[in-house]
Amino acid sequence: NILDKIIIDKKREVELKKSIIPVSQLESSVLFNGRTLSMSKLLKNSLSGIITEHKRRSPSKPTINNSHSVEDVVLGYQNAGACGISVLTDGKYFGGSLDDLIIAKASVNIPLLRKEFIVDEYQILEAKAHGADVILLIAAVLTHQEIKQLSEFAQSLALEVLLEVHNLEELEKSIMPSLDMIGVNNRNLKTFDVSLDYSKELAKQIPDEFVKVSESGISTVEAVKDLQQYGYQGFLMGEHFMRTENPGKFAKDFIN
Ligand code: IGP
Repeated sequence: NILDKIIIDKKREVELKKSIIPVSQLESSVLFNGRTLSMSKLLKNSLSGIITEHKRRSPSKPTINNSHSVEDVVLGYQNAGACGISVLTDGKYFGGSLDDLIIAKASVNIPLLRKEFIVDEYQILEAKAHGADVILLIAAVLTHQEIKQLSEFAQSLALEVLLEVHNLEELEKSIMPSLDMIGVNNRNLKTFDVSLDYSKELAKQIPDEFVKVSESGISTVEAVKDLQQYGYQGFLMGEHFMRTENPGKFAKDFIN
């Protein structure tokens, strides 16, 4: 399946990067980049809870939109009242980059999530050095011990952690104090099948101390209202906005 392929490529990519930019060099960039914004706090205090996403393409949708400028998109999202922006940084499968994250950081002052397949602390240092406030950890590709090590490392850099699950087994192995938000991905990353029922079924198993986020496949205000009844406070939306000619404007109409 595609997820296994992505992870194999990602591990190779990280080893290559380590040989070009050593950890020590990344660590010194991190020293100059202390301040982080809390996405979980914003979500708790927001009525809409919309987290928007910058995404050009994905393995399930090869052409979402390749023509927007990152700056226009993120400024539009901020103006729309988004609680944060997820920025895809994977190049091979999603057409993103760390440059996209830097541009986003330079353009807006709402929390930024580095949307990446994180398998190594190196990528968390990179996230911090390129202006991220939050990292994503995907339970489907990490062991309990890896989630613990990576989330505690993120916390030590003052980054928040969004842990993504897709079923009860992934949720149960992942619950630990070093997480801030737990996201249920409505898209099965192995089959691309999408259903909001995944969020609804897992909602009551997520302990109250974590902000609940519903991810993927959301395209209507009714869906958001429905998921709010299940305790969700965050809603991660990418394609519905990115595929339009003006993602910020569409997000604004959606949120308000
Ligand atoms: C956004 P959508 O269906 O609104 O474009 O989904 C986001 O949830 C999705 O891009 C995503 C994702 C991921 C991408 C969720 N988890 C993990 C890559 C890796």
